[in-house]
Amino acid sequence: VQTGTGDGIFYNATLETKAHTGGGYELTDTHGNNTRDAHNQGDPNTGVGPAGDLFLDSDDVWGNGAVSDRASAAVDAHYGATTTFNYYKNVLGRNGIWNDGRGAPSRVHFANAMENAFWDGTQMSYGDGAGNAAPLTEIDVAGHEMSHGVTENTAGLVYSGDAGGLNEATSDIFGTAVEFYANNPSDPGDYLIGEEIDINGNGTPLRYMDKPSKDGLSKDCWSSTLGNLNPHYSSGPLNHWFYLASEGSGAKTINGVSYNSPVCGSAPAVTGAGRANIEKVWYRTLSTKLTSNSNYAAARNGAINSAIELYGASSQTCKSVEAAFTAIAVPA
Ligand code: ASN
Ligand code: ZN
Ligand code: CA
Repeated sequence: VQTGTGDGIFYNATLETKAHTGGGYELTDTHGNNTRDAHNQGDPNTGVGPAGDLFLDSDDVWGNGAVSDRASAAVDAHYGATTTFNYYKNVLGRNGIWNDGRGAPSRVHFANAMENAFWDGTQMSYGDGAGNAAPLTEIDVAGHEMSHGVTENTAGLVYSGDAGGLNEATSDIFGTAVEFYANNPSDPGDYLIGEEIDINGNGTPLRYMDKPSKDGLSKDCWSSTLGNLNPHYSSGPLNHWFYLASEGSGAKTINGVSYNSPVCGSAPAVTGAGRANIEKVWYRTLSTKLTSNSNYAAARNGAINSAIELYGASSQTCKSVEAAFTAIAVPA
């Protein structure tokens, strides 16, 4: 494997690269994930734009950490794609988004001042952000977006109703898992989404998994009207479930970040079973229990059955999975 080094906007990282035909190196890893410059072309509403040009470099030392160096965003995106691929393969046993070993292209500098990133079924696109916000190349965003590809190729959850919330939360869950897996000292794992980008301009993250309502719009608890919300807000209860099942209810500090996770109504307190097991339970649920219109009740049943299959009915994992669904008000 050809190994370069990168100084990105968010990360210093070693990069899997490749000798470029004609000289120098390109940002292509061993799985075929490759990173391109969209030259600020493309339509942020339709997602349609140029494939972009491969980043090339003569000495395999990429970026200088500044936004003004176009390769800095590429360093982060490439690191995010390779790390997400490796997370799925090494932790969950899935061989890429399509489970066939293929990587995917990433385009950075997509559109003009686009404050978003998206998966379009084929490739990743990252905007440069607007105002003081940074380019959207944070690793939990990379993991979030590419996990939309995994959802598309497994449960196929639609993007509305309860299923839309489960779809969005799945991306937050695995985006967070990828961030913990990367274990990069400049962005230690947390249960916050987009905390490095400063998308709100006041230092707050985009979403909070311990108590989703802290963003002012997401719900902490399931209800029969949850499915009327935008999927980024109906994701709240499942994000909350993931935190509770992993870490338990109440106050806790992890990697220097303090959390305080409530339970809904009069539900009993939850004991966490550890994130490692809960990630595997949710992946098994997504890939073997859910279908396109699954609701939160199906998620509860599927996750409990997944926990039984993986760890046994009397395991702490199974107890935590069930207690956390009760704690987000999904009835048995
Ligand atoms: N960044 C957004 C997301 O992945 C794009 C979208 O609206 N689907 O949730
Ligand atoms: Zn999403
Ligand atoms: Ca995060």
